[in-house]
Amino acid sequence: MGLRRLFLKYLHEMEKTENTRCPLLEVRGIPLPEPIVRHFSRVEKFQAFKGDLLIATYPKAGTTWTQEIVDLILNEVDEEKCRRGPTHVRMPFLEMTSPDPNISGMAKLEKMDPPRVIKTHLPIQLVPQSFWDAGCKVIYVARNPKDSVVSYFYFDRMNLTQPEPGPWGEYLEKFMKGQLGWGSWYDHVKGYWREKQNKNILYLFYEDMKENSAREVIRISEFLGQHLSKDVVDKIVKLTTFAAMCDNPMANYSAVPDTIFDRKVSQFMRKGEVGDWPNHFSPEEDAVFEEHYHKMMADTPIPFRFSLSE
Ligand code: PPS
Repeated sequence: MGLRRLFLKYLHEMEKTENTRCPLLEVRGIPLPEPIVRHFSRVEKFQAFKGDLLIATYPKAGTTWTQEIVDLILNEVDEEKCRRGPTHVRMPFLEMTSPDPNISGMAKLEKMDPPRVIKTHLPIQLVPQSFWDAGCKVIYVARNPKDSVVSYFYFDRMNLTQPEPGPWGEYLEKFMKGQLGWGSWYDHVKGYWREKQNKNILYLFYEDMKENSAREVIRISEFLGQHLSKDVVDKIVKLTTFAAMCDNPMANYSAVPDTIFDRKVSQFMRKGEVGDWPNHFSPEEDAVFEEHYHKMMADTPIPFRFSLSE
């Protein structure tokens, strides 16, 4: 089936999907939305092939941004080609499924010829073994936890398939306890950090991408074995700014119906900044968070930045 027909079928099925907020269940101690847990035995058996590229993140770390950069690099900055379908059709979300498993990232991936670009939020220990056996490259993007939790809060409020987030203060506590979907942010960022030398992992930071997008585009392209001219790098940077992606219907998730993304609550492309967190954390919450953060990260210090002036 062509990408366009696949997309139309997906839209039709999404519109039929009841917009119930899914509870979280666990896979090996990691909380995940119920439909994902129910079909996880299938995800574990996913067959990755050499050449497939995995883009892995904890939710809200800049996945979509990175996917757009990668798609442009791999398609010689052919703007039209990169508008052949929305992000989640061009680069499917490995573990994502709906109550109907025929509408899933796996179903889309199985119809695509390798090499494929695949999105996941799975912590490293849940990534299907075939990725490691095939020696696939992995791009991991990490974002500081304060901006991540703010972004996730807005997302959980607007995405009517995610568990009800409740009030901000309680949400922040759940984040710190690793009780949100895809589990502990701390374990997630540390898991990939520890393995980055042993496995083929390029570890990026959202803050670095904001600070100097051209530098990070070059890092990504070199990781993918491509040398880009300055003009090409500049073009990719221009096409993947927050403003450009907001205006790109194939990169801004506008294809997801309002019955699933309640855009009266928030946009998927919400703010796209480093350092929005002080608008949400009270000084007391920040003090508690800081103490907890330093305790949790003591065994694996990772140079996160909470503002671009650091
Ligand atoms: S998801 O649902 O987990 O895949 O979301 P993800 O794409 O990882 O993260 C969404 C946040 O990334 C911001 N974003 C960007 N920031 C800067 N530049 C560009 N081009 C860009 N594209 C997406 C998006 O706005 C979300 O962050 P917040 O802070 O909520 O705005």
